[in-house]
Amino acid sequence: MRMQRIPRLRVVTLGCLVGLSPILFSQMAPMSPAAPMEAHKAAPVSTTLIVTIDGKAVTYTLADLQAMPQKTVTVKNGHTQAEETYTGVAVSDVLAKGGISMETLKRVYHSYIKAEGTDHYWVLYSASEIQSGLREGQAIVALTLDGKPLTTDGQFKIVETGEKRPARWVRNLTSLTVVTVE
Ligand SMILES: Nc1nc2c(c(=O)[nH]1)N[C@H]1C(S)=C(S)[C@@H](COP(=O)(O)O)O[C@H]1N2
Ligand SMILES: [Mo]
Repeated sequence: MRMQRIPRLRVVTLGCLVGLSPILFSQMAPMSPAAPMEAHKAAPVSTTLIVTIDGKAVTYTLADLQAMPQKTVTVKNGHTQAEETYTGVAVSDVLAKGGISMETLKRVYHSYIKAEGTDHYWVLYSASEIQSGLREGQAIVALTLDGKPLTTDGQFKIVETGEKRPARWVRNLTSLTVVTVE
């Protein structure tokens, strides 16, 4: 039997279009404002913040943090491109209560902080980068967003103003654990 000859170029072109169609269609699909790019799973709302330094854990409540000096930062959320205004306590002020400050600079340079949420999502910050006496970027334990409590993002959320995307902004922040590398 004689096969009908289909020009090779056309087969290749058709194959490419079929292969690319999911990509082409996804590019064409309009972005719905109700469906964020990465909708996040709900996590238990954080109601306490446990700060551990030198193995000593201190538990802060919302009232404890509200009683400390408040800082306000306005940042662009790299995902939503929205300007967001957070108010809360400088992480450096929280650490200073446990003896890590500009007065113990060597300790600052040799330490890191594990910041964890109620869903066990965690990230690291270096103790130097959250030190307002050393860097432009500001890290705060945010208590409010645009003047309102964070609600589903917990009572606490760590926000750092130098981030190009909000991956280290741990929502429902529940612990800050400082580790000094020997
Ligand atoms: N507790 C907690 N915080 C988190 C995450 C998470 O999974 N759990 N994801 C991070 C990542 S990867 C991103 S991009 C942002 C997204 O935050 P949004 O969904 O509020 O925009 O939250 C960050 N903070
Ligand atoms: Mo992310």
